[in-house]
Amino acid sequence: MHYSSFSFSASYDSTLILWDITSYRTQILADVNEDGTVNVLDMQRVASRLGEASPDLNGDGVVNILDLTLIANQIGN
Ligand SMILES: [Ca+2]
Ligand SMILES: [Ca+2]
Repeated sequence: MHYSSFSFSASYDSTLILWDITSYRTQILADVNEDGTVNVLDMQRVASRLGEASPDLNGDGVVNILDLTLIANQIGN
């Protein structure tokens, strides 16, 4: 009983830590102009480069609506 309960807690904590790191990295990526915050200026920067190769945030090789969506999801986080 004791072991089973311990292993559940450990697994839960790892998942939580992994999620935090992923979220942190996404925020760094979304801060396109690197001013330390994710806001409409980053969206404008990406919007002005649609169809180009950079800044490609989600790694699909082109700047598109998906990259804008990624930033939009980070605004206010
Ligand atoms: Ca920014
Ligand atoms: Ca992209």
